[in-house]
Amino acid sequence: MKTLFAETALTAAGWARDLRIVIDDAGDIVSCEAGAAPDGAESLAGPAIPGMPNLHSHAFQRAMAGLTERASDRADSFWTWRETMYRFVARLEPEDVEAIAAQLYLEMLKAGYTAVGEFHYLHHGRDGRPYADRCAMSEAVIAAAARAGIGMTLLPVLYQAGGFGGAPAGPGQRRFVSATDDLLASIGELRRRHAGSRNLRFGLAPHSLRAVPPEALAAAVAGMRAIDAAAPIHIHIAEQIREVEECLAWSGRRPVEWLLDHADVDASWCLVHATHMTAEETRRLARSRAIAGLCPTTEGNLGDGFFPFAEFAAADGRWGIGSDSHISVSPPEELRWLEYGQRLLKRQRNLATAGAPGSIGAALWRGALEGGAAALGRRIGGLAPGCRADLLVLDAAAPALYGRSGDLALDSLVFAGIGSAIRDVMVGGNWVVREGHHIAEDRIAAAYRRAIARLSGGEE
Ligand code: NGQ
Ligand code: ZN
Repeated sequence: MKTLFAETALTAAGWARDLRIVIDDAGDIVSCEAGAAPDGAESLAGPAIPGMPNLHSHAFQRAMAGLTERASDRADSFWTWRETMYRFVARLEPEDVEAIAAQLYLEMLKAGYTAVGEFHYLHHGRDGRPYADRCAMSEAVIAAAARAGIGMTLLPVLYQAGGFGGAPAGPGQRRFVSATDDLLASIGELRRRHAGSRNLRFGLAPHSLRAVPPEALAAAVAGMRAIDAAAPIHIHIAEQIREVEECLAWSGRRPVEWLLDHADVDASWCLVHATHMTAEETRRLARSRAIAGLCPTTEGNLGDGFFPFAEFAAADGRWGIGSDSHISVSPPEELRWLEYGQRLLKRQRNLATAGAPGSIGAALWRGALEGGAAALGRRIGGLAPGCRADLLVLDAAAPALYGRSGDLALDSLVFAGIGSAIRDVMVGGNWVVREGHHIAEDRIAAAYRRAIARLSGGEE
């Protein structure tokens, strides 16, 4: 048992004063009492807010961030970026992936993400053949999450084709490809090996309608439901105009439309990007209760387009954020760019509340907590009994937060923070960041430096 005392804390009902939070030995919150006395509880140094779920990550891409910002002599695009990514991924072995992912997850924790949805598609050896342990790459990211101390929903990716209509996967994609039954068997095996892990859950990610033919999509979802009826299902969808055009040519339907027509999309699904939707698709997606997985900094970096956020929010759609390619690892920056995209498009201000008066920072933070928690399929995202004790303590000494409390602190955190305003971070009842420092920072950073040296041809 551990008891915390926060002078102010963000709960589902709004900001509470003098909150006593009792956490059991398994790391779950057992009670939250407002208006309480500190009594022997550990006093928090600033306002407490729930940690942010990061619903979309490709961990290995952290080591590629910054290497794709040079113009070539062709018209650079998402598709040329993807070729660079395929060349990069070709060199990685499990030990590299573990070192990169551990560094990434520690950066996530310092930035305020306390759980991650790892959309994991790098499965096989460099020649495309499975490792002796078929789950070796999954084990690498699981081990990295444990070393950094972040919560994880591992989403092993089904990948079979190089494009719509079952075009064969190309040489750059062969490390991703699995038969449906083999992938489901790996998920079953991983669930058995990690049955006792409270900070780990499993779901399934059909990569995209480009990479997964309809029969495989149906079989994989049914197979996953047989393993775990409530498992989260994530899919990339409608990120690029070319993808929409190819889907129309293949099926006569747009990607989001096709998926809503052919799969039982419900609250356990997460549609990642869903950038290009008609007004009708936007309303239908909102009605389905599926989560829209939004990654504004990566979507900007890759030149995707704008997700119709104002319209989706007005239709009461559910959404969360992800750092995806990790050119930025910062909840405030994702949320800020989500709102700024709409301001730039519409030449208006304060759009995330969909017309209701109130704090934009609070609407963004709370919306992403709720949708992110649902997308990761874990009891996270709230300071409430039954939730994991995943929380952030804001740094009351950060200039951006001077004199700001309640929702104004969230507005300042999202829109006015320079440097991190997060002081302490707890995951599942354990402190993993204290006064801005991660508990295993030096060791994890040293291993990451060695991995980068190895990958760039030298040994350190
Ligand atoms: C990915 N990333 O799987 O890493 C993708 C690119 C693809 C984003 N979509 C590859 N942002 O979609 O084919
Ligand atoms: Zn992605």
